[in-house]
Amino acid sequence: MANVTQFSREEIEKIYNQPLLELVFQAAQVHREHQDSRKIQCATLLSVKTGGCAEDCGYCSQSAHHKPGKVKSKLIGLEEVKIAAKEAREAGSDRLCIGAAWRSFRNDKDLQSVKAMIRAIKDEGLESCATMGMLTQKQADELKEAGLDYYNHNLDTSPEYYSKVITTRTYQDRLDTLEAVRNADMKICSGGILGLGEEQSDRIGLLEQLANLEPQPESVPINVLVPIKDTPLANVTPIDWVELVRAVATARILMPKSWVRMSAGREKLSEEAQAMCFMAGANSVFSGDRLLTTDNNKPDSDKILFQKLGLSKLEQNRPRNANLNTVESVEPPASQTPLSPISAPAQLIQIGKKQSQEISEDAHAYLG
Ligand code: SAM
Ligand code: DTB
Ligand code: SF4
Repeated sequence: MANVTQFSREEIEKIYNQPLLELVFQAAQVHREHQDSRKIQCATLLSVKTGGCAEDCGYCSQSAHHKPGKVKSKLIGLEEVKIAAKEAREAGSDRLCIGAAWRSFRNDKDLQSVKAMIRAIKDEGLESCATMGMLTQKQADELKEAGLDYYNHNLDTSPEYYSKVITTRTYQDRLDTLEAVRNADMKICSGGILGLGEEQSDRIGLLEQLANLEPQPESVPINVLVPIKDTPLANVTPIDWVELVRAVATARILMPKSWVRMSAGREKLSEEAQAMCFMAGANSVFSGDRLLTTDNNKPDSDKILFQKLGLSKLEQNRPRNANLNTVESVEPPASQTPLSPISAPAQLIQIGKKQSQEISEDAHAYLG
C-alpha cells in the first residue's frame, strides 16, 4: 500500500529539535511500542571487491578519484564468502552484507558471481544484503531471484547537499536504484552519513527523504564519517554525538518499524554515547572488527557493552543450509507485545494528521 503521508521538513524539525531528553524519551516509547527494545540485530560486512571505484564520493577510501582508492582488488572467490558467512553466523550475526566498490555492475560475469555469493549466504541460513552501486531493473530482478533479501543504497545526505559530496551521480540516480530494488520486491537498506560538513537542516532533509519513501526502508544505517586521510573530507570538523542521538531518535520516531543501525563511526563513540543511541531506538549494529576498509568495534567490547546494558543479540536461529524457497526473511518484531509498556502521553508532538500506510499511521496515531 502506498504511503500517502508526507512528513514535512517543518514537522521533522520540530521533532528533531525538542529538548534532547524529551526527544529520547519519545523515541524510546515509540521503540517499545513497535520493537523488542532488549534485542540488537547484528549484521556483518564483507568487502568482496575493494577500491578503484569510478564514483567520486568525498568521504570514501575506495574512490579511484582519491589517493587511497587508486589500488583495487579483484572480486574475491566464492570460498571466501562461504567462510565469512560461516564465521558471521557463528559470531551471532544474522545478516551478511557484501559490498563492492562499483559504480554499477561491469558485466554479466560479475553479476553471476555475486548471485552465487548470495546463494552461499542463504545456504548458511543468514539474511543476505548487497551494496554494489546502481542497479538496472533487470539486475535487481536477478539478485532477487538469487535470494537477495536487502539491497543497501544510501541517500547519504539531503538533496541540497548531495552535490557538495558526490558529483559523478545524482540524487535521482540513487532514488531510481531504490525504486528498482522495490520493484524487484527486495527490502531496502538506505540511510546516510553524518559529519560530512553538512548543516543540521541537511540531516533533517535526509530523514525527510527516507521517511517519505513508499514504503519506508526496512533498514536505516546511520553512519558517522570515518575520516580517511587524503580524501576531500579528511579534515572536516567531527560531528557532536548529540547530533547523532538526535538523528537516531528522529529516525526511530518517523520509521518505527525499521531497523535503525548504528553503522560506521561507532568505534569512536564512548560507551555512554552508544547507550544513548540504543535508548533513542537504535536496534542494530555492524558486528565484527572490520567494516569494509576501516575498523569496527571489537567483538569483546560489544559483548561487555551489551552485558552492561542488558541487551542481547537477536540471533534469529534459522537452520543452516535452509532451502531458499522456504526461508522467510524475518521482519522486525513489529507486533510483539511491549516488554515494559509505557503509556503514551496524551499529546506529544503533532507531526501531521494525513492518511498513511500502516507504518506511518502508527507513528501518527502515537504522536498526534
Ligand atoms: N559502492 C556502494 C555505494 O556507494 O552504494 C556501496 C559501498 S559504500 C562504502 C556504502 C556506504 O558506506 C556509503 O553510502 C556511505 O554511506 C558509507 N561510507 C563509505 N565510506 C564511509 C566513511 N568513510 N565514513 C562513514 N561512512 C562511509
Ligand atoms: C552502510 O551504510 N555502512 C556500511 C554498509 N552500509 C555497507 C559501510 C560503512 C563503510 C565505512 C567505511 C569503510 O570501512 O570503508
Ligand atoms: Fe565508495 Fe560506494 Fe562511492 Fe564507490 S560508490 S566511491 S564504493 S561510497
